[in-house]
Amino acid sequence: MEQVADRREIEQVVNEALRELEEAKKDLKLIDALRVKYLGRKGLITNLFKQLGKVSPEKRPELGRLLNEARDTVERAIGSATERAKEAILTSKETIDVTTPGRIPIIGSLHPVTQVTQEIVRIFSQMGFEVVEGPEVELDYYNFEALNIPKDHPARDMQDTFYISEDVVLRTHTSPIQARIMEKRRPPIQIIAPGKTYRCDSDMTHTPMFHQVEGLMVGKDISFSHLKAVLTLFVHRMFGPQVGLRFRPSFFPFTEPSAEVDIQCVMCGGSGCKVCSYTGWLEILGSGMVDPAVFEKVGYDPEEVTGFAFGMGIERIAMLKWSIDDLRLFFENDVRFLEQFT
Ligand code: 2NM
Repeated sequence: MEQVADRREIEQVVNEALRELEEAKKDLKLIDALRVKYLGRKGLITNLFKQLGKVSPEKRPELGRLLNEARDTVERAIGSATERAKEAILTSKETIDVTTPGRIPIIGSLHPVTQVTQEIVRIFSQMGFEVVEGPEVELDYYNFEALNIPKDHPARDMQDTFYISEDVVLRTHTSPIQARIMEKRRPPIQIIAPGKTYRCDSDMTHTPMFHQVEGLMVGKDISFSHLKAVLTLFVHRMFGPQVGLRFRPSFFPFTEPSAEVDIQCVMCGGSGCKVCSYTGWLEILGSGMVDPAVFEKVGYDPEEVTGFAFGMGIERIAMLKWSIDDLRLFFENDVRFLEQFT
């Protein structure tokens, strides 16, 4: 009778397998090679099973039991070694799981105030207006004096103006840009001045900084008809050719006569609603013929030249264009608000 495996030999093979698995640590390839070495078709434990046919029928059940036990032990050890190795790969910083979905980048967009400014600039550029800029920290002279706003005028009140010093302010409108341009150049002049403006005011409908665009057209025989034509075209390009508008008499220190422009309510179309306070109309800009006193300040002869000017708040135009009901949304920079204007 041939020499066959006994309990001691089986134990040796199992112990050797466990030791090798221990040494393989977290090497998946090596663990798999050990599975082949012990449990594969020609594996060491598999080979021991082949001896079952050679032992006497009395010894066969006992050897079978030992071999099954040995195979189960090695199988379990391989199983847990494999788990350990996979776990280590998942938690390791050095490995990249190429199946992980990518991060979705947040796509930026222009602020709604910038978009409306660009739209206004585009419309007036098409009509031949040139874009000009000026300082936000401005001399009292250009912000008020040159615009026929005398020292005792309520618009100069400490409550409305941020004073840097006695004769330097944060500009309260963009008109001082136009006063500077007029002083520097001779007519004809056809400009728009967009930019930031500042007033000491903060509540539901006012922010300390807001944006304005002002326009100016000066030349020989520029009349109120030109003002009406330019602003009517602007309203129709900005809000659509179907929108009605009206010129309502008003007052500004730097224009005479002056008119405010109303458009039909963008919410109700003119029938009356909460947005337009049941009037059917929304005020969108101020305008007028440049006051002769302003021309004299900048060295023009009011007998020689005439002109019109206008000004509008950009946030207000943006609110009407997109039906935004709270001014403060423009300044919070909440991405959930901003991403709606892509
Ligand atoms: C407005 C309304 C009416 C205006 C006047 C001037 C200047 F410099 F020519 F005198 N610039 N902008 C003007 C006129 C501004 O804003 C509501």
